[in-house]
Amino acid sequence: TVRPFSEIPGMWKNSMGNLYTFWKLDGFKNIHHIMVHNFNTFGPIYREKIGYYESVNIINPEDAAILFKAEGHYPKRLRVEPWTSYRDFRNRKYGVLLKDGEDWRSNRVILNREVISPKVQVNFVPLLDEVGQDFVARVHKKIERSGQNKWTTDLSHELFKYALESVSAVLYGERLGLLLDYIDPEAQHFIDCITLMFKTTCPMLYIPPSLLRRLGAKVWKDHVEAWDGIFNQADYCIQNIYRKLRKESGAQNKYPGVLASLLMLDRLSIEEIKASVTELMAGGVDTTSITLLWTLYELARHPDLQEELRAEVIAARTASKGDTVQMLKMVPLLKGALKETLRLHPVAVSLQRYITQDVVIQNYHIPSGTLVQLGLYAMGRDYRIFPRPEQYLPSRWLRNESHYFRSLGFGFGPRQCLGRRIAETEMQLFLIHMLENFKIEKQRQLEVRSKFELILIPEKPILLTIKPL
Ligand code: HEM
Ligand code: 2DC
Repeated sequence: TVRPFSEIPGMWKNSMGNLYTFWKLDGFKNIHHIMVHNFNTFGPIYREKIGYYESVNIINPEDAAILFKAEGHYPKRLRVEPWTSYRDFRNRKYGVLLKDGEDWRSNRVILNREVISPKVQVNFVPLLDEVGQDFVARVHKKIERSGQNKWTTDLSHELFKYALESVSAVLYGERLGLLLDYIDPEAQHFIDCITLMFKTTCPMLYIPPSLLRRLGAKVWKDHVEAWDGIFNQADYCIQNIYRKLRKESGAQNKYPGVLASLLMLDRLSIEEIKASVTELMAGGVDTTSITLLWTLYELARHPDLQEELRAEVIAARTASKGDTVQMLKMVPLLKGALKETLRLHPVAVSLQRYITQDVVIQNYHIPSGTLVQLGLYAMGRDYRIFPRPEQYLPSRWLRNESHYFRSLGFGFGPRQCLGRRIAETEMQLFLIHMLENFKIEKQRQLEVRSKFELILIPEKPILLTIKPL
């Protein structure tokens, strides 16, 4: 017999008390550790209520499958209130990230064609490959200048620039030139605004932004300033392409980038295109750069694995005879490494959906309309789901153990990450070029944990030493 919703274990009765404990435990930074703790306490399903938002949390792949089968035609995530509040406040349109219902779907279908279909991915490869080569050239220069034949650094700032340069190349079909010696202060400001935007989102997940706005809270002001900076820079880039497109008379056979393709397709309004392109530009910086940083960190900790990956890359380079698209099909272990990074260091602490039909999970009845969260971070580190979870083993993704609803770093289904193909191609090419040119080493054998700043990021700087091969 199925047990009722009200019997699901958890602390969902005293929501304000929970908010207070959460605050005291520095829960904002540790949401992922708190989730692991809750699964250990309550088992594979628990209910919780913190402040104004209530959810059921699950951890098992089989339960994730039930969740995603009940997501309906218009899958809906937890709404990040500060992000919608900002747009309402400034009278800006929602892009695909924040839209819901039919409005989301009609926009997403058109964006899919230009951003995530296999057809366009081929166009991204030469653009992203060039950015990868420029990054390598920049690192060689840094090594030369150091006079020590190596470069020890916190690579995160370089990776942010690499990621912004990559996503801009794809969106605008043009290079910004962020990997040159001169750093454009506008671009650096854009990068800083994204970091500030994520950081200031956290406290407002639990306290209504409308309230903080009326109170004149600093966190709301900083948040507005951050989004203003993001929108201004994106507007500037978009206007630039728009103007060029109107001057030129089309008829070029060079791939013009996502934005120009959308403008020429003429199926979304300019305002809608602007909204989604801004989200793509902002969504494409911290996500891929931090995933790459974690991957380099893991490769530095596992030198034998690093050699194995290098051998795979070198063999693929030879076999593909200069055809980069072909080469990307010959590096399964490298792709496994990226999946392994996202298992241990996911960008998103959880995936969430409002279910659109009643379901039974872990023998509990859950009514339609409930917010159900899959604890992605907790799942990746559970020994019942991944044997020896603490070990970084890219080869686990090549073996025929079950991968059923286990590789969810980019989400799932029609609402999954829109930037997924850009991200994957960009990260694969980056690692290919780095492995072909450098050896990555690490300072001391210190474990770096994650902290939650809306996305999960390293709690402290990661210092790497890069040496030419
Ligand atoms: C959504 C992860 C890179 C743009 C998402 C979601 C996840 C995610 C988990 C929610 C999916 C769901 O609810 O099922 C990641 C990871 C990345 C990455 C792990 C890199 C390692 C990017 C990049 C872009 C981007 C490079 C832009 C070029 C977006 C957008 C959405 C999204 C626009 C919202 C899609 C929608 O609501 O329809 N991402 N992302 N992401 N991501 Fe990414
Ligand atoms: C954060 O409790 C924790 O890809 C919340 O590129 C639930 C939640 C909801 C939506 C998630 C968010 C979490 C983490 C960051 C995500 C976001 C959806 C998209 C966004 C996963 C798990 C991200 C980083 C986008 C951001 C694009 C934006 C900068 C324009």
